[in-house]
Amino acid sequence: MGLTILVGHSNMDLDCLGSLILARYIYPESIALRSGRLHPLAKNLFTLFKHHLNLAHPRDIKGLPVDELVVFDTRNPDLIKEYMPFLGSAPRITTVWDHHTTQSLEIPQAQLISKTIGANTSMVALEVQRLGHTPGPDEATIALAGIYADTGEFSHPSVTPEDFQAAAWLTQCGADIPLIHKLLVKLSETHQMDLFHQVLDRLERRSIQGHQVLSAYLELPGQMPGLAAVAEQVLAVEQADALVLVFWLRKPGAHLIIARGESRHIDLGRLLGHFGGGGHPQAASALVKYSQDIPVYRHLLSYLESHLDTALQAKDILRRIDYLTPDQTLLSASIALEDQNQSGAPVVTPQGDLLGILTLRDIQKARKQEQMHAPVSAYMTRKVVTTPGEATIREVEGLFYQHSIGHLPVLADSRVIGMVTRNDYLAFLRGEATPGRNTPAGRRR
Ligand SMILES: [Mn+2]
Repeated sequence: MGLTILVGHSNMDLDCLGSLILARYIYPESIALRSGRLHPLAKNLFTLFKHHLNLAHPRDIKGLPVDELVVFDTRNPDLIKEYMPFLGSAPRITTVWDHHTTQSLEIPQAQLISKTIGANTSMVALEVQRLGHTPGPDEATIALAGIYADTGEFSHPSVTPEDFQAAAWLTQCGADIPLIHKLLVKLSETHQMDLFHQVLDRLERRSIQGHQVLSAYLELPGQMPGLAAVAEQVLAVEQADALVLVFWLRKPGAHLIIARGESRHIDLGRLLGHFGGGGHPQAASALVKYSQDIPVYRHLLSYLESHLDTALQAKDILRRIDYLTPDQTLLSASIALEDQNQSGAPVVTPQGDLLGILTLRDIQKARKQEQMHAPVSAYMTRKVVTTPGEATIREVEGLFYQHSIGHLPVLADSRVIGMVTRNDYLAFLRGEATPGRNTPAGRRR
């Protein structure tokens, strides 16, 4: 019988370390290896818990027979090839624990253990819990840090209830949450902080096809660790749909593009594929090995101009409803709203000109005053905030927040063509709205 060897992907991150520390409960006689490079965010934790992690250098196992290789947090053979020269002959079994479910398994002859889950560590943790083990507080801290890091502190769309379950269990095991918070300081290096401010200074904001896009171009002496973290922090403070940073790296003589996004309607991985890069819809990068004479930054921006899908507009998420007329009674208006399951509707002339808006609240007022036979015009609100159909969702959102309204009539050539409600906007935030979702007039959902 040979050894059982545990590895994570190259440029080991906190999710790898978290997976490895817990995996020893599943593979008790195993040896975990460290990768040549450590992700910058994992450095502090690694320094603090070196003795616990007890990672062997790949050269320590050179020449020893390996029976089983267990790979964590990747299914891409390129990301584990640094260990291969030390393994000698091919291991009898290769097992892969990986949560990147959209990628294909390319490690030959491997058995895959996979789950759609925010952090790989969560998947390993739930298995350790199922087996009935109880990690110590330090191990729980390391593991929970991995879950925090890979889920963006439970904020990424990939987070599942199981990530919370794993986190709750690790907290019971004694994970130190304030310590994790300290270890997850994003811009821990002075050069990252400097760069963060330089990027902010140079930041350009433009609307591309209705999307808010931030961009900046900087020159650096060479590749630096932690550039992605800088990009993420800039996006966190500046709020936009996407951020693209282009760095000219003097040393290898190449352009590095780092893109981060917050919109479900932009696939940055696909866009940077054009520049020889790739990644996820919300996080991607590319290294463009042209000379500095090629204006990669300008190319990138014009590529976005021509390849970003148009952002959703008010006319894409509006609902078409039956409008009210100024001279109908409040009683009939209230029945009309109830029939359509609406909490308000625009009041329009037969020609479609907007006169006001009537909501259930106006009707309640009339009911209290026993005025249900009064005309709509007596109780409607005449000062109405409206939007043109071409307004982007961002502009619509601004109107909702700024005026604290629930109903927003949409106009085309000063005629009402529909209404966007708070619920329509919420549906968009949840990622439900797609163009053409509009319900026809009078039909209830
Ligand atoms: Mn991961």
